[in-house]
Amino acid sequence: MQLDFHARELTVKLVYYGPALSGKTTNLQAIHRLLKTEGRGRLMTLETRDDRTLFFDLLPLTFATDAGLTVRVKLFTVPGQVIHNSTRKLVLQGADGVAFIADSQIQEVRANQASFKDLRQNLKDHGLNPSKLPLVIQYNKRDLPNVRSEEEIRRMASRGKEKIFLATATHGTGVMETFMGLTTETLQHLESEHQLKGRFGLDYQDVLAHLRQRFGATPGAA
Ligand SMILES: Nc1nc2c(ncn2[C@@H]2O[C@H](COP(=O)(O)OP(=O)(O)OP(=O)(O)O)[C@@H](O)[C@H]2O)c(=O)[nH]1
Ligand SMILES: [Mg+2]
Repeated sequence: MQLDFHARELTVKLVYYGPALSGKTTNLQAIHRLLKTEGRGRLMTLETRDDRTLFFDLLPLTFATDAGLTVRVKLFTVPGQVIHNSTRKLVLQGADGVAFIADSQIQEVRANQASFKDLRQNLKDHGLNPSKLPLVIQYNKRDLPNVRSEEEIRRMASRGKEKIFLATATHGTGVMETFMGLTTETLQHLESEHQLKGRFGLDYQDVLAHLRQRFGATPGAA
């Protein structure tokens, strides 16, 4: 989180993390598509020919709150390919919250696990406590045939404390719910760590309401 007192600006950084081709870029593309055009930032993507992020994607969202503060939410994706670890680590720096985008396909179980492990290590390397950082998990590609069952996912979810979302990012399903879930967790955490309301008059519920309005619809799970 960055707070610029002079400009009365709060910047929140959210990172979409996960193995290669799990659908991180697709999530940002869907969010971009679902947002009303007014005040919508430009989606910056840098991809190779075969859908692979080389560096990162960035979608900035900016709006004024009732407290007279400008809030900027910066959404980043990391490149999932194993070889890009140093870039992932760089993008993760200063993250306020992470959405882990897992691939639901059974053959991707190991890739998900390896990526989750590397997320925890990279957070630790940045001096961030993985168990304290706001984190939500999305199981994407629910439309494909050979995926882990919903029951199995729910069972795993009941063992962890993270919220789980099911999605088909290419159809835009579950994308907003994941994003609003992540934003809610992150703002609640920032409020408890920094007392945004008491110190700056910033009510995080107000920020969430502004975000919901940006989509022009009421997101389900948020
Ligand atoms: N069937 C299906 N395909 C999907 C879904 N989400 C993404 N894809 C496809 O999976 C491929 C990879 O998606 P990306 O969003 O580029 O994946 P990424 O996680 O950004 O990949 P890296 O940048 O390499 O880390 C693309 O061809 C997408 O169209 C989904 O929900 N269902
Ligand atoms: Mg990508």
